[in-house]
Amino acid sequence: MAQHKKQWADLATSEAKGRAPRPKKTPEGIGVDPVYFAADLPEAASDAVPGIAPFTRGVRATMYTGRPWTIRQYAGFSTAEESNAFYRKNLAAGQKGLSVAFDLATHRGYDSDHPRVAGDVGKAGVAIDSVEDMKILFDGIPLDKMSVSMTMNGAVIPVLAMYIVAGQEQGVDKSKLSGTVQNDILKEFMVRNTYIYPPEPSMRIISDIIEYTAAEMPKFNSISISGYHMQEAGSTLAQELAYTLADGMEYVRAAMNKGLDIDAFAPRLSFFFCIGMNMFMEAAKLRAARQMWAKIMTDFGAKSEKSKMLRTHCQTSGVSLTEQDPYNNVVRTTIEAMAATLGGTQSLHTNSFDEAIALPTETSARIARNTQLILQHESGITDVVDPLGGSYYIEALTADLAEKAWELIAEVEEMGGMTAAVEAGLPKMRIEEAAAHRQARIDKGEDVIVGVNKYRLEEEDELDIREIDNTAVRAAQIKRINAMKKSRNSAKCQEALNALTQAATDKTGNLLELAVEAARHRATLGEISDAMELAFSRHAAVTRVISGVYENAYAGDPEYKTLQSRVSEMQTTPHVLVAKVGQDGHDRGAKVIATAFADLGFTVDLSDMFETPTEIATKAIKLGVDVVGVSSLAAGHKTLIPEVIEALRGAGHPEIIVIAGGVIPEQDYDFLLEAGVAQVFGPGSNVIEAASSVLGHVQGLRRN
Ligand code: SCD
Repeated sequence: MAQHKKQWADLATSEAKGRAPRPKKTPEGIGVDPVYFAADLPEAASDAVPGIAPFTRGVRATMYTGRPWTIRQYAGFSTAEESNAFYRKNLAAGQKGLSVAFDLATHRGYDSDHPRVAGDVGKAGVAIDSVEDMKILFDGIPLDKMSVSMTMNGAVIPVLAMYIVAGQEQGVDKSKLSGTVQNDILKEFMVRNTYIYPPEPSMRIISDIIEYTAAEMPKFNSISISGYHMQEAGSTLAQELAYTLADGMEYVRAAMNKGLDIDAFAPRLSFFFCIGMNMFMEAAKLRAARQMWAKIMTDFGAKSEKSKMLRTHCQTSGVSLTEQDPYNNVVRTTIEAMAATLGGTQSLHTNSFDEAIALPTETSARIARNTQLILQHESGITDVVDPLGGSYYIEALTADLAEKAWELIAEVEEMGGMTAAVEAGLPKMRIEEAAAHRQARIDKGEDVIVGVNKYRLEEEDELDIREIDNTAVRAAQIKRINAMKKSRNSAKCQEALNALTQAATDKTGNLLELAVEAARHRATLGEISDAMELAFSRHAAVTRVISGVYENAYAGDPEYKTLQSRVSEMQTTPHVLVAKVGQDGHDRGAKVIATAFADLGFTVDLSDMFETPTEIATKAIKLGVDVVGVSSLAAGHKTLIPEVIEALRGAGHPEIIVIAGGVIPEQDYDFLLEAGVAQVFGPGSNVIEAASSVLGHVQGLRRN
C-alpha cells in the first residue's frame, strides 16, 4: 500500500512541475493529505454496521430509508399569536417538527414588564410571560402529535412547567408530550451566556429535570447537549466535539449522583451540533461523536443500546453566513445541510439566507425549508444508509478528529470535569483564542469568504428584511400580564412560589414539579425565576481580554506595524470600552474586537454582560474612554444604542464617540448615524480596517 502512496506522490510531483504535494493543516491541528488510500482506513471501519454500537454509521439500521430526518425549523418572533400563525403555515408547507425561539428577556428570566429588558422584548424570539402566552403559542397544534423543541436554558424551569400545564389544559397528559428542551447550562457559561444562576444550582436544575422527565415524560428528551453555540463562538470542530461530549459526561454524572439508574434516563439525552462549511470534516464529526459517545456510555456502565446512541439535531452555521452578497448563503446552507445529512443527523434546521442581517422573512424561510425538502425528495441522499461509509478520507478523518477530541476531553477530565473546567474558564479561553485566530485568517485573506474578502460586489442590492415593533409587543405583553395577575388566586400563587424557594434553599423536592404547580396558579416566568433566585442568586460572569493573537498573526505585516505606530504615537493612548448592552449574550465579536484593539496598543475595557444603556454610559464616563464600541447581535440596536448616546449626552459627555458593530442591516445605518453613532461596522468588517477608522475618529476628537 505504501507503494501506492509513493507511486501517486511521484506522479503528482511531476504533474505539479516538481512541487511535492503536502498535507494541509486544519485549525483542528489535523493534517489533511491531498489523497487517501485503502491503507488509511482505520481497522474498525470495515466492521461497522449501521444501527449497532458504536453507531459510527448511524443510530438506526434503516436510517433515512426508513424515515427521513425531521425538518425542524427554529423560529419564533414577537408575540405568541404571530409565532403560532407562522408555525401553522410552516407545518402546512412540509415542516415536520416545531422548534421555539424565545426572546432574550424570557431566556434570562425576566417578564416583559421588567425595566432591564425594555429593548429586548419580542426581539430574536417570542415573548413568553405565563401559561396564557404558552397556550396561545400552541393553539390549534395538538401537543400529543407534534414534537416540540424549546431552546431554553436559563429559564428552563418556568418554561418547561408552562409547557406541561399548557399541554394539560389542551387535554394532553405530560406522558404524551414529545419533544426536547435544550437545558444545557454548561455551554451557556462557556459561550452563549443566557444563564441566570451560578453553575452549581444550575446543575441541580438539570438533574431535577432529568429526574422528572425520566419518571413522568417518557417521550420527552430531557436535554439537548449543544456544541452548536461553541462553533458559532469560533471554536474548532475538535473543540466543539470534545466539549460537547465532556458536557454530556458531566450531566450523566449529575443525574447518577442523584441516584438515577443510567439506563432510565440516558436514552432521552440528545445532542445538537453546528454544521459549518468544512463539509467532510463536519460529516466526520457526527460519525466520531456517535462512536465516542457509545464508548463513554459503555464506560459509565450503560447496558441498554439506546443509552449508547447519540441522537442529534443539527443546524447549519449562522456565523458562516455573510451580509455581503447574501444569496450566496443559500449555497452555503445547502452544502452544510448536505454535510449534516450525509453525517446522519436525526433532525435539521437550515438557516435562511438573510439570517446574518435580520430575522428571516417568509420568502427566505421558505427557501431554507425547501432546501431540506429538495435534499429529501430530489437528491437521493435518503436512498442509502451512510453513503459516505468506507470512504478512505471520511473514515480516516473520523478517526483523526476523534483522537483530537479525546485529547481535549482528557484535559477537561484532569481538571475534574466540565463544571470545574468551566469555572476555571479553560474551554471559554480556548474557544476565544480559536475565534481570534479565525478572524485574523479572514482579515488577512488566508481563509477566503466569497463576496466578503474576495470577489466582493461594488454595490449591494437592498434586501427586504423583517422588522419587529418592539414597543408594541411590549405594551401588548404588559397588558396581558396585568390582566392575568388581576384574575388569579394570589394566595395560592404565592404559596406555590414560596414552596419553590423553600425547595431551592433546602435542596429538597423537585424544582420542576413545584414550578408546574406555580405555573398552574398563573405565576409568571419572572416570578418563578425570582423565587429560585432568592435561594440561588444571579450569576455574574467575569469578562477578560485575550491578548497576542493578532500580534502573532500579523507579525511582519507592514500595514499592521504602521497602525501600531499610529496608536503608540498618540500623546495619550486611545481608550475604548467594548460594550454589550441589553440581554444579548453573543459576545464573540466583542471579544475578537477587544483582542485586536488591545494588540494594536489601544487601552481596552470590556463591559460586563447584560448592562443597561445607562450603566454602559456611566462606566464609559468613569473610565474616561474616548470611544464606546457597542456590539449588537440580537436586533436591539435601534432601541439600545441611541439610549447609550442619550445617557452620555444627559450626563454631560457628548464628546465620547459611539461606534456600533454586529448584526446591523444596512437599512439601519442612517438611523443610527442620525442618532449620533460615529460609524457602523456590519458583519464581514475587517477588524484591522475598523481599528484604523476608530483611531481616525479619536485623532479627530483630540484635534478639536
Ligand atoms: C427515527 N425513528 C425511526 C427511524 N428513525 N423509526 C423507524 N425507522 C427509522 N429509520 C423514530 C425514532 O425512534 C423516534 O421515535 C421518532 O421516529 C422520531 O425520530 P427521531 O430521530 O427521534 O427525531 P426527532 O423526534 O426529530 O428527535 C430528534 C432529536 C431531538 C432526538 C435530536 O432531541 C430533537 O428534535 N432536537 C431538536 C433540537 C432543536 O431543535 N434545537 C434548536 C436549537 P421514538 O422517540 O419513539 O424513539 C436552536 C438554537 O439553539 C439556535 C441558536 C441559538 O438560539 O443560540
